[in-house]
Amino acid sequence: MLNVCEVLGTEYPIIQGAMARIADAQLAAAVSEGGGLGIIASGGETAEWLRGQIAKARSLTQKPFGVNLMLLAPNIDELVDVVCEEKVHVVTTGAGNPGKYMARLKEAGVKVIPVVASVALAVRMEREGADAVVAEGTEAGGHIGEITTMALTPQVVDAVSIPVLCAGGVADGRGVAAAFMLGAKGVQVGTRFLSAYECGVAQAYKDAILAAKDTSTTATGRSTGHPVRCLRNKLTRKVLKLEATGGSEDEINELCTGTLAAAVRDGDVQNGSVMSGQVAGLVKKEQPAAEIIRELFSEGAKIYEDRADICLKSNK
Ligand code: TUI
Repeated sequence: MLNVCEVLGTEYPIIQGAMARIADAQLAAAVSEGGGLGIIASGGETAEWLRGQIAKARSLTQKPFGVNLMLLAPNIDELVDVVCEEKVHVVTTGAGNPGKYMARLKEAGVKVIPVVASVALAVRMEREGADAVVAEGTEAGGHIGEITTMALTPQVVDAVSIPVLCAGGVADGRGVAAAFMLGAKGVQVGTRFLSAYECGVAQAYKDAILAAKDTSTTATGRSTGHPVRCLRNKLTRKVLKLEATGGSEDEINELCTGTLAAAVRDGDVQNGSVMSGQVAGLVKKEQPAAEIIRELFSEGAKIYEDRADICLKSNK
């Protein structure tokens, strides 16, 4: 079995989470330059935009980077065409089953790493030729599953032979060490990169993440079967109220239309959708993406060594 760094073509076993409308060529190239796998998020974007961002990332770094395909995107077939034509190094997928596209991606030489929220999908993805999977717990930001990272990761690790990366709740060295303790061979980190200098999200969005605490997020959309984790604000209160009073899926979708762009681009952190993981409370400062990666792994390795006392009976 190849190790995660060989699959990703990176120095560190880390993938940057695909944050829709946020993760562009600038952030992806900075993460790749820092030794991780940067990801351009194509969800909500056009095929032309994606092609342009791939070209821009190639002008900013010689290192490999990836593209995330959000499988609920209405233009998903066109986006798949672009990543195949451009022979992107790695594709991560989210919010669905990429089985339908697997053969085409593999034929084009693209490595496929589906993000899964269940053992069943992980097993299926391995059978269909995935190179690795990301097991993402419900602590993550954006579109989420139901199972926690702590419960999901070891169950996925036991069920597949391909490398497993762990996502949802990883924002510092302790999270990295914990991921490895659960059997993961790498991590996917999203929320922590929102505070990267190279992340072009509106400053008010960054400030909301930096000000967040443990209880700051909530999940809307459970009533429609598409739960999404965001920072609590005026919008989430409205959506949750509508859901509690039997609002239809159409009404909920209408209330949410355009809200991600409002938060990301305009910095409207009250009426916009401020997607974030539960670890926002661990994100304390803005810093370069490369420094975030170095910190995650230097702290993670130190904890891994220090906690050798875990097996001592005295456990002082
Ligand atoms: O995909 C994500 N996170 C995302 S996508 C996104 S874009 C968006 N924008 C506005 C509204 C909604 C979404 C924001 N965040 N994470 C990976 C992930 N995939 N989490 C959970 C899943 C998942 C869930 C169900 C994967 C597969 C699945 O079922 C497929 C099946 O057939 O079993």
